[in-house]
Amino acid sequence: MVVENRIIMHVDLDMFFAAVELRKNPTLRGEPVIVGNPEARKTKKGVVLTCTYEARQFGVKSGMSMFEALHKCPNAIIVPPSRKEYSETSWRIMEYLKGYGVPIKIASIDEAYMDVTEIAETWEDARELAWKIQEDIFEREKLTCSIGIGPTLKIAKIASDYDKPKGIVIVKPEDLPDFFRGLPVSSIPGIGNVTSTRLKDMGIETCDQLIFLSLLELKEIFGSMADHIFRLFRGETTNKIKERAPRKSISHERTFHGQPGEKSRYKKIMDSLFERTYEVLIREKLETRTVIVKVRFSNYKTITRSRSLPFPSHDREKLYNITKELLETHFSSILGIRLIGIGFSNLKKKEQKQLSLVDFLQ
Ligand code: TTP
Ligand code: MG
Repeated sequence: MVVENRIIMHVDLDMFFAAVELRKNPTLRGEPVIVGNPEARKTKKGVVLTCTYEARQFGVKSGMSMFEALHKCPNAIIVPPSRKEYSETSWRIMEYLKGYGVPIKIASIDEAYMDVTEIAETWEDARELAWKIQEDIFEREKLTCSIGIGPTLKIAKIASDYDKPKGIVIVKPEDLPDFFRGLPVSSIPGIGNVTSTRLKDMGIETCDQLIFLSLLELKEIFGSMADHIFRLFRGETTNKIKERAPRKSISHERTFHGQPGEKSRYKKIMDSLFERTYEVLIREKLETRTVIVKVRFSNYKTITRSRSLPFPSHDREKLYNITKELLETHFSSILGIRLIGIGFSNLKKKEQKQLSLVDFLQ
């Protein structure tokens, strides 16, 4: 049940196993690549684990038998899976996502749901966060992902799949009927091949005819699944994510177009980013040991600098001065600045001060 309005994000890596293979061997880029058993040409056995979008154009899909896949795309290049690399890469990406400290549900090797309500006040904030996540994952892993943002987990998931690869799709509660209009029924998680074929026989291929049906009418078509579908269209399926990982870092950044010499403007942006980052530190009763700054120049060269303290601190002046020292040297660059970022990492919960007897007696 939906208790209150939440902003849920679903991050899903694009053609994950295949993307890792392309990263390893860039000559495969642009080719129809299937990750699966390379012996399949001879043995005709095995299934497609995943494939590149070029192979998908021939109708090849995850889970399809290799026999059928090679029939559809005889020139496909078959690459054996590198399981260890997939799980290590996935682990690093999930650790990065957990670093936001928001409720997170890792749903499979390449997808996670996050409840970003407390770090994104508006849907536009969520969009900026999605940009940052895409950029960070690409910077760290050279992999792309698609992100769906919506009021429930299911809608976020459908949205992340809507504009692959590299998509960011936001579906606000008020966009719901429009979003479902024209959407193939097969995009609904849980509607598999059998149901879609049955629906097709009834002349239903998109959600259009289903959105405004009553629960009773849906029951005639879907039986026990009707209630779920009725609530899905209205944004009323679950929006709850229970797990929460401890926050590993806090950061805020801003992209803008700065010209050489605009030092006072840069300082203003630095101050406001510092405020936002420091505010989270205090609100969440944390202390930091490491201040990190990031600067992107107009030529897109990006640098990060950090400084660590001997002990965790929440001393505003100390943290501000370090931030300022790390950043200000770059304000005189003859290149303009495109982005400034400020972060705190190596976070620790602030020690609760023990009440002394004197405190008690006062
Ligand atoms: P998906 O996210 O379903 O697929 P994908 O990442 O390859 O492609 P997309 O861009 O559409 O998200 O699955 C993630 C990985 O899980 C996928 O790369 C391979 C693996 N997988 C299997 O091993 N068997 C399967 O049947 C499916 C669906 C996926
Ligand atoms: Mg994926």
